[in-house]
Amino acid sequence: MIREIVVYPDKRLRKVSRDVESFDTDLHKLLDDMYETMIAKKGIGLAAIQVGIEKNVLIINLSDEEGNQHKEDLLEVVNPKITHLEGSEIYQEGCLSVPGYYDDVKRAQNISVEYFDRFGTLVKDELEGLLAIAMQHEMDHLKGHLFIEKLSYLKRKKFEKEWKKKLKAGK
Ligand code: Y12
Ligand code: CO
Repeated sequence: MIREIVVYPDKRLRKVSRDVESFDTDLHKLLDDMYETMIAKKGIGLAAIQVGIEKNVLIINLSDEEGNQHKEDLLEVVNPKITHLEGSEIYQEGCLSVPGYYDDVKRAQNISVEYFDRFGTLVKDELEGLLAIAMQHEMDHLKGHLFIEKLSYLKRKKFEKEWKKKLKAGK
């Protein structure tokens, strides 16, 4: 089932999500719906709060060099924790909750993460490149943060002005 994406400035995007306690069919349905929604909206990452569910759940499915996404590369991430951050890099980010806006964001280059898969099995991984960026972007959603909060004061002001104009125009 394709779920509705919560769009900025909806207050739900500021909620701090809670850990999943049961790795049950409800969780599996949420993950399946999130995947269907992300693919339908042409995204490469999605956090549960972006479909209005306050749970520490996110998915990432990067595209290959030809721009194709393969389900076997899908990461289903439950209750993630970053245990190590290293280096820094700048990447132009976008978000399905801020559709049509992209800007440069500085994040750690390499991260170590621990999380659970849909069955409750602990996964420990070291991520680099776009995967590390996507994980940090999605984990920010779980804490109620958006990438636009990382913009400079002036860029944020410009964004807010443009966004208000866009919402007023009903776009
Ligand atoms: C690097 C940086 C950020 C992420 C987080 C995941 N972000 C997305 O999946 C963004 C998707 C997105 C898709 C859009 O739609 C199309 O391109 C057709 C879009 O544009 C509009 O909605 C108009 C904006 C964002 C991962 C890795
Ligand atoms: Co996002």
